[in-house]
Amino acid sequence: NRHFLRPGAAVFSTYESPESVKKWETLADKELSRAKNVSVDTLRNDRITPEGIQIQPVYWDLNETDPEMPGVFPYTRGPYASMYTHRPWTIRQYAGFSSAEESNAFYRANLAAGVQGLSVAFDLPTHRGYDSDHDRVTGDVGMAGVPVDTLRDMEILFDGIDLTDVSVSMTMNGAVLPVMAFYVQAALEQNPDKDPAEIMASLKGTIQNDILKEFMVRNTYIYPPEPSIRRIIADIMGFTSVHMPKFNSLSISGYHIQEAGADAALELAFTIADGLEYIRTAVDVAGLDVDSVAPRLSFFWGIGMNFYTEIAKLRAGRRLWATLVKEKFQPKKEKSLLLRTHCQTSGYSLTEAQPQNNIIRTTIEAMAAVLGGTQSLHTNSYDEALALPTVQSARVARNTQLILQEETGICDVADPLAGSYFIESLTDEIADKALEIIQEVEEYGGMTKYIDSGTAKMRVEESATRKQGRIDSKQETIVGVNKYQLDGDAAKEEMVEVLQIDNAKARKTQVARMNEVKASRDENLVREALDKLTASAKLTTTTSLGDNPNNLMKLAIDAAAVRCTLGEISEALEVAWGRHVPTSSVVQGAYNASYNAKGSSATEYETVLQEVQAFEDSEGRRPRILVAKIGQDGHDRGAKVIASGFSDLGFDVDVGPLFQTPEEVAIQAIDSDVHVIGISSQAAAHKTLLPALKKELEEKGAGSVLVVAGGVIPPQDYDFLMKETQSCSAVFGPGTRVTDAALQVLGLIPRESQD
Ligand code: 3CP
Repeated sequence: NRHFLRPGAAVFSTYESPESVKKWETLADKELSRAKNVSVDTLRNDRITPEGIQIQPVYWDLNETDPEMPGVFPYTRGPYASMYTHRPWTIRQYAGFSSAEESNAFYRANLAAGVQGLSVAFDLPTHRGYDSDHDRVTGDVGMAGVPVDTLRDMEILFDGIDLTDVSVSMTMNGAVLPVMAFYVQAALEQNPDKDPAEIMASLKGTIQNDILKEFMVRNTYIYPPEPSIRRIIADIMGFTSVHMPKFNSLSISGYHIQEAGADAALELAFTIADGLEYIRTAVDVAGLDVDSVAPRLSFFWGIGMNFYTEIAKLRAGRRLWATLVKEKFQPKKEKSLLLRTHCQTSGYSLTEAQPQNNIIRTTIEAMAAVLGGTQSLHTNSYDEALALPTVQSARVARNTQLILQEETGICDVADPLAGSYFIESLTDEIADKALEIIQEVEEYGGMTKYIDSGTAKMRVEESATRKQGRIDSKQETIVGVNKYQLDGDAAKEEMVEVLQIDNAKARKTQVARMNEVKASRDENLVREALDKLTASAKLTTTTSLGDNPNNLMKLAIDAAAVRCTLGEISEALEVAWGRHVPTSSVVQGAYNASYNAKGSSATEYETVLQEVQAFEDSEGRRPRILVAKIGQDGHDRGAKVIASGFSDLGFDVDVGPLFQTPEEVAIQAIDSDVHVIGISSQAAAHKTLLPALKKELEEKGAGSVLVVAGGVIPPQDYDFLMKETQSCSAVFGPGTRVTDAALQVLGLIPRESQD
């Protein structure tokens, strides 16, 4: 007998089960009987392959005295004992279109076609607490998700969808109070004859509500860290723990940390450290019991192309969380130790070149997520490096999961890779590396302080810049981007149709609907509700306990009921707390170091340095670039990598603050006397905001400043930007090498010496 025995083997008849195996069997039987009225034995006997092989729901090493089992501490092998053997992960596609009506139609069609839970994407003005008529959001309404200004939008969003039945995830962090309030109030108004307490108790779903990573990487915060965490998050945890016990009050996200450029160990460490900080907030600040909060904390991982590492990361994450929560907070409920997670395939790994290749990338990433044991999964559409998904690309993405669930047999066995020498080793090593970083953060005083010091952001940005250096110097292969590229006609054949959104129309419709709501409400009730929010925001004592009359979530629901808008509710809190103003900095040296790490392509790097020097010699100063973001798009990885790379290549680099208007960018460019403005656009507002920037520059007599753009811009829009409106001189798609972009920019800058 070899050592990887399993329950079906002959030796099994004389085998005495160790404690962990007995516990697994009891738990699995309980899960199976609850869900489908079957037992472990039914699964053992029923599943025979065409070859006549009996498939077991779980495998382990019979020689081990205490083998790790799924559903048993420390949960490396999964939070549930039976895992997918009778209930696969939830197929949950993140989506939101430019109106509540379109989004609702998409959700209903998806539910009818096999999707099992909803996941709402809101547009950026909603994230940042602005109503659609605010003058800072002209280019952003309806572009990267659904706009929600009032309860009316939320009602339309879920029209015909029973909120007491379908689990709904909402990615919302900044404007989390009004959005949660609209959602709860919409559910109550869907069921006017039922007991409100009962309706709230039946709501199941997840709110992201993870503000720490917003300050670190995603940037859709509104208020400063202190009230965001100690008031908003604490009050939501307090309220949901009493009134909405089935609702996950946080989705602690590593996804955005990975998307911002972190490697797996960094993503794992910062996310777990964020989770520990939230429990500490609940216990120490809000006075809540760990067992009333921890069971409803959930997680969210990004899954990139490092197949084995991603599987190991999910397994290591569960083990680390269970061990650390047990050690630090001594919960009584076992459920407090479970790391349940959603995963999303990596948006960053998708390429603009040969977009169909992205279907393959997404499938591989999805397989890593499910072999790692995720509870819920979003698979990206193949055109997402170009634009928002079309109906067709969204269907392929959804079907990727249906095929994995229903055609492959992947769901038959819990944690099938356990016992692999390599996977087990990698799991241990990733856990060790992450633990080292977690300990560093804990010793520093926890994640809030660590983020505040700027170190967290800097480490992620360094990691991102190093990765870009490895790609540009071809140490990391990306098919179709730095190897096996297509050109000429072949490249054109690979172009795909992309979704175009009429931003002006979306905004007009939104504003009209909001004005209708405003016209029909009682202004006295509105004022009263908003004043109560402001008054509570000014309190210095905790209001978190679920029944506290000043609990912010309770007051936000009261405000939603009398038809206050999202912008008004946000503003009522801003009066007390102000808006958070971020600082930005540029990582130095990381691009240079990883580009030249193996000396490859060194001559190209040298060429750029020489060209920059030649520029300086002829113009009397170095080329100067302002790297800027316009509108409410806070995705700044691309901007930061460009800033760091250009800086290492000899440019003078200014980085503009986030969330600028076109006018503010123009003024900064003129004040700093830059040669070029580089706009990074990831949220589809380029067709409105780039022409607006050009107009501002011209009106201010600075029409000669070169403008270039990069990011998620469909090739179909290049002519509009470069020819029709002449609002920029070059567009760099995802995958452009920083060295190539730098050379091209240098060539485009008008030389004063040649005037
Ligand atoms: C599950 N259940 C089981 C089993 N599996 N019971 C018995 N045996 C099993 N094997 C039960 C669970 O106990 C639970 O019931 C119920 O079935 C649902 O299972 P779940 O694991 O809780 O799954 P789900 O409801 O889908 O929830 C998954 C998590 C949730 C917990 C991860 O938080 C979630 O859905 N998150 C999604 C987050 C999301 O969509 N994020 C989008 C980010 P009980 O509850 O009664 O125990 S998009 C960001 C994109 C980037 C950007 O920012 O732009």
